Amino acid sequence: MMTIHDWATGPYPARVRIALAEKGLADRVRFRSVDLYKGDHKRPEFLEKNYSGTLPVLELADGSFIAECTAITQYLDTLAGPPTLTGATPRDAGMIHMMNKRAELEVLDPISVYFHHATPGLGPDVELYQNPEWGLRQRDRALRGLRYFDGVLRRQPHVAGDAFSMADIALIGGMLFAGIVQLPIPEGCEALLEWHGRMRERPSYRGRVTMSG
Ligand code: GTS
Repeated sequence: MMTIHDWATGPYPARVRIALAEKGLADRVRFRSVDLYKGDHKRPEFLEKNYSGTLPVLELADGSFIAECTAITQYLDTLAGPPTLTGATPRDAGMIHMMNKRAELEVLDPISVYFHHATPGLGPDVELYQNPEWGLRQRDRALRGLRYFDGVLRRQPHVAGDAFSMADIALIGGMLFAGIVQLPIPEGCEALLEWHGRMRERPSYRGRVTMSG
């Protein structure tokens, strides 16, 4: 049995929960909740599991810990058979990793910075340093990123090409975080919204929130 340390409604944890559902691995994990609003992810006990102090973290049966959504997804992808989330050919793997990173760099991570720096974030006890100007710049970066992905999705049905992949999951994380911080999706992003509608139809999208224990 593996353990996922996460926060059930968080957008980054959602990425791993969706990957678990896509791979049919949900019954091989149990979840331990780490309370972000109490700052439990910044305490020494947790930092021993993940130096970066972020969720989610996958704990393996042998006691080792894998942090970072991309690394966890890669691990889960190789643990079980199809569908592949990280690419079956070298070309697909390269494309998926690039677009996954781009979804993080241009959408998900900037929205996270906006949340932590330009909104109350996790509250004054946890947000010990805030730089609102930096947060607002990152919000604008995310808005540009959303427009970029709209352009990508006008040309192809999924973020990294024809097939659903880890890169779609990363952008779903961005859309979830945009919803949490009430960031309006820029006007004219029809392809992005159409794609998001299709993603919401996937059982893994809805299934992610029902996983527990
Ligand atoms: N690069 C990390 C990853 O990909 O796993 C980022 C993870 C991350 O930022 N997780 C959020 C977190 O721990 C969880 S959530 O906001 O999506 O619920 N945030 C707390 C913090 O203090 O940064």
